[in-house]
Amino acid sequence: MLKYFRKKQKEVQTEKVYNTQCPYCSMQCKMQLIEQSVVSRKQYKTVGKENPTTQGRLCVKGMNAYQHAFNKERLKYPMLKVNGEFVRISWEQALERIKAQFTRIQEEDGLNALAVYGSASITNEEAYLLGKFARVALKTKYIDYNGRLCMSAAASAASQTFGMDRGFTNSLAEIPNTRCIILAGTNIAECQPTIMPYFEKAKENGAFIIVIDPRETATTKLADLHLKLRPGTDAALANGLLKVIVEENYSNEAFIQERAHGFHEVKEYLASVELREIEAITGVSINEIQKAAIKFGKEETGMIFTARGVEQQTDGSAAVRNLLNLLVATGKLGKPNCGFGAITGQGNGQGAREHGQKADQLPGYRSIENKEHRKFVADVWGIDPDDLPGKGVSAYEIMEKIDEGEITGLFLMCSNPVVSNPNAHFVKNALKKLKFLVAVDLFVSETAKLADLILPTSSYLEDEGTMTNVEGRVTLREASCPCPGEVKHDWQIIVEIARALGKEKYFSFSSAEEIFNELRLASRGGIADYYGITYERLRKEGGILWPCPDLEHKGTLRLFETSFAHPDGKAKMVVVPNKPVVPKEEVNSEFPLYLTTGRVMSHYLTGVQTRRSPALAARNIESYMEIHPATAMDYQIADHSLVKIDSRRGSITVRSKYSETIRPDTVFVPFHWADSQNVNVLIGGELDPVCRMPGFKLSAVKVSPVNDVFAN
Ligand SMILES: Nc1nc2c(c(=O)[nH]1)N[C@H]1C(S)=C(S)[C@@H](COP(=O)(O)OP(=O)(O)OC[C@H]3O[C@@H](n4cnc5c(=O)[nH]c(N)nc54)[C@H](O)[C@@H]3O)O[C@H]1N2
Ligand SMILES: Nc1nc2c(c(=O)[nH]1)N[C@H]1C(S)=C(S)[C@@H](COP(=O)(O)OP(=O)(O)OC[C@H]3O[C@@H](n4cnc5c(=O)[nH]c(N)nc54)[C@H](O)[C@@H]3O)O[C@H]1N2
Ligand code: SF4
Ligand SMILES: [Mo]
Repeated sequence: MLKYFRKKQKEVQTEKVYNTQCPYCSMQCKMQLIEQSVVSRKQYKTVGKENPTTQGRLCVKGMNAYQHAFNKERLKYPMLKVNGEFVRISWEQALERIKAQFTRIQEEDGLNALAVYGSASITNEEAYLLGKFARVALKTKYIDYNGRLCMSAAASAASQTFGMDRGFTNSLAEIPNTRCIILAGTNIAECQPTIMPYFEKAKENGAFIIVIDPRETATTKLADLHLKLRPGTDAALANGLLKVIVEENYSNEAFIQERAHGFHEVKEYLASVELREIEAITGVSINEIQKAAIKFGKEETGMIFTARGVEQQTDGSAAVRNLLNLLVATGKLGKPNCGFGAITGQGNGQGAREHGQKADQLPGYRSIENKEHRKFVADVWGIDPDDLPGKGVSAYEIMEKIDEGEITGLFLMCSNPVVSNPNAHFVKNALKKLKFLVAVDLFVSETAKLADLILPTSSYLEDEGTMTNVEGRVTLREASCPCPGEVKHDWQIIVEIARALGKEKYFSFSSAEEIFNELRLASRGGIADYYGITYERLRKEGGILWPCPDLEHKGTLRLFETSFAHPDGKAKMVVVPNKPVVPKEEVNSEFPLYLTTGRVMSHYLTGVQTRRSPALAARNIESYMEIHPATAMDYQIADHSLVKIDSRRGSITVRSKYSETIRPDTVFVPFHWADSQNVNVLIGGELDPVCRMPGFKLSAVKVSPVNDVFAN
């Protein structure tokens, strides 16, 4: 036996430790990947690393993230499509091809015929550079990113109510001491697992937790009260809560008087609505509405958290604004243990929405339509403000413009829209019409398959840069591993294309840190001010919450202590009607069930990475439809059987999964799978009129056993 162990020990020849951050969600857990070289092969282990946000915790995705990074299918060379097949080419050939095609397209179809589609999974440096690339190198107004499908409703609601949008108004450390928490449409237990101890601690300390979700989830298990509403009715539910709070005198008159506008109009509207009407719309009983409202109103401190359940609706921005009304009305803002959190999604969901990837935005959360903002950024970039293009359109509208032939070339970085956009058949067909599609990815994703050219990029283990986490804390992810094959970093790819297009003067960067230092200048004085943050400070201090306007500034833990960010310092309440301005899809006799969509713990977004991670894929090897057994009986669907789901847009086939706890009028399907299991085939392309968010969380569908298909 001893001999055996000695032999084993000898076999471990070297051990390397890579300091990194998880590539997946907004928690950005710090971790170490330990690589042991054993005689014949390498083996890996991941351990969490102490940090202020996640304190060394990791979830199953972080632990196994190395599996996709080291997957054999990783792209290692530029690949050009020739006669329908991808063939390896050199970087020189790839850059020449891009130059020729981009130039041809802009000559034939105009400057705005080229569009850029970015991502919130890239670093701040890359998000910043991509915005600059679109406006300065390509001179196109069409740039947007996948965060539009993710954070846009919460971001626009916070900007309108508070005058600025940072995901969390406070730091996570305050959660354990709050007395009442509303979790609306957020499944933190599966989607940000390492945040859970903050809420568990709050519960231990006696906090009352209200969860709003049409399903029972790992998160609703935390709840003292679960409001199992009908999908898409959060705005009306918030009116119910507000009505009780106002009428039972739990509103904070002094706070409202001093720090808010619009309360009078809201109060007037609430007087005109009946709780009975709200009960009918939401499916939540008057009794439960009263209980939740009184609890939230009564407690001295309280916090509201929203995520995509509330936000990914065609009235998502209004629904969030109504929940913010609740915070303003009760004065639970700008003081300890009170506040709002839009639980950010992607690893850099926060930072990537601040530095100019959005259609209407310039770095530092500046507006592309504001003359002074344009001048400020143009000066940093060394260009004439008049040369800056104007505002473009949102992510899904880019797809519509491609379909209409107005956009004929697309540069896609770090997204898989064929699976993640609504109306997936339409999107796929539109992308096929492009004259030239370049995809920058780790793998041949479902969208990359349609590309003319795929450029291989580096993973989280290889690429250095800053990521801003769920708290608004800027963190530095160090580069650890060398790039495989001829892989380049996203920022290098942008720089090299800009240079090939003759714009080297504006893209002279040779490291991520150099880009960050320009970002600091471009964000200076803006809402999202990163000027005081440096790589050196991040290494020393382990993360800084923006705004951080100068090098001595410690970062901002809590926002709005003395004033909101609107010019007059006041928050803006607004009337949100029970019935949305844009009507939502209704169920009827042909499509009698609500479909809502979301996530499972072990997979990430469109699954391109997690489906290639054996340990994660094994946990959920296929998609499924959660359905109440009583509803399943009505449609003769057995448990674990194949079921066809149809909407007005198309159909998919997945396996059924009985759930006693989902609303009987609702089915749920996760969106991590492609092709015949791509749930976005079913979702419509209608958008929120304010923030242009699609309604991922609500469609009308019918379900039938697959056997029926054969019987017919
Ligand atoms: N495991 C895992 N974690 C992730 C991700 C992932 O793909 N997998 N993605 C990351 C990203 S980018 C994001 S954006 C976040 C998303 O995080 P979440 O928004 O928490 O995740 P979802 O599952 O999309 O939706 C949350 C909940 O909304 C509920 N819901 C559905 N319809 C409604 C409704 O009308 N009203 C209300 N109140 N609730 C509703 C769903 O039942 C679901 O439980 O997660 C991040 N973390
Ligand atoms: N039905 C439904 N649809 C949804 C949602 C929903 O809840 N329901 N949620 C929406 C939300 S919140 C989001 S955030 C979107 C996200 O959807 P997508 O934007 O499609 O995101 P991913 O699936 O992460 O795609 C990222 C792609 O980039 C690649 N990649 C990974 N890391 C890097 C990198 O560092 N650089 C580059 N260049 N490539 C990289 C991956 O391999 C993958 O192909 O989906 C949205 N779609
Ligand atoms: S997926 Fe999120 S919670 Fe899990 S390890 Fe990664 S960053 Fe942390
Ligand atoms: Mo997201």
